[in-house]
Amino acid sequence: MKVTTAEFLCSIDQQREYPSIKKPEIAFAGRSNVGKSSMINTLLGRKNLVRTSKTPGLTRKINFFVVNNLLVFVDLPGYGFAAVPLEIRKQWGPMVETYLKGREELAGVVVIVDSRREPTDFDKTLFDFLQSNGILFVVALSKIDKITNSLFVSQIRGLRSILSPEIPAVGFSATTGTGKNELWKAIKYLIECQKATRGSLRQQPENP
Ligand SMILES: Nc1nc2c(ncn2[C@@H]2O[C@H](COP(=O)(O)OP(=O)(O)O)[C@@H](O)[C@H]2O)c(=O)[nH]1
Ligand SMILES: [Mg+2]
Repeated sequence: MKVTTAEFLCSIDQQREYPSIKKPEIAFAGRSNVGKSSMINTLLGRKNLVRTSKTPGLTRKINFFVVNNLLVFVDLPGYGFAAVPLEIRKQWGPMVETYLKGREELAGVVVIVDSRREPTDFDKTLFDFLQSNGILFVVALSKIDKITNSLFVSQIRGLRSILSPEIPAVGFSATTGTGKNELWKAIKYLIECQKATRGSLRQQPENP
């Protein structure tokens, strides 16, 4: 994907309404420090687009970025380090749950997991939450420049054993750019799936 324009659109919290732009949205989720901001900047070929919008106090907000006037990247708040598995609402906030369940433009979610670690219980809770709400997602293993190829292979194998076959799992490094094309491909797949679903919904009779 050749990114020609990438702009910060807005930040929302509980009070504010979602932006009125109607483009497919790709949300990015992962625990704090997993490499989410770096990943978005690398995908967009920008050094500091995400950080510049992230002034202190914005971390609990949802940030929207318009890409090529064609799609929207949504930076969700990072989730915490607590190991106890809790439902999405309690641990991560009703705002995120409401967004994920209710936002019509949401095409899918990139869930970021640190490649050096096993997915946490909360990562798995998020996989289940997305799956049971019919939200398509991709798992991106971050910081793969820090691990050996054999560990990478075994981490992907571990993910494959817990994910449904239609969920892509890719490796990514913001430092080297490895996996950038593959992740873009997975993002396009999420958008294509959303279009296909919309198409079939539209064909249904309005008043059966
Ligand atoms: N080696 C390496 N470090 C990374 C990579 N991505 C992020 N980091 C580092 O990890 C830390 C957290 O990154 P950041 O993007 O701010 O994570 P966020 O909190 O999830 O948004 C920073 O010190 C980054 O420089 C990567 O692909 N490779
Ligand atoms: Mg960040």
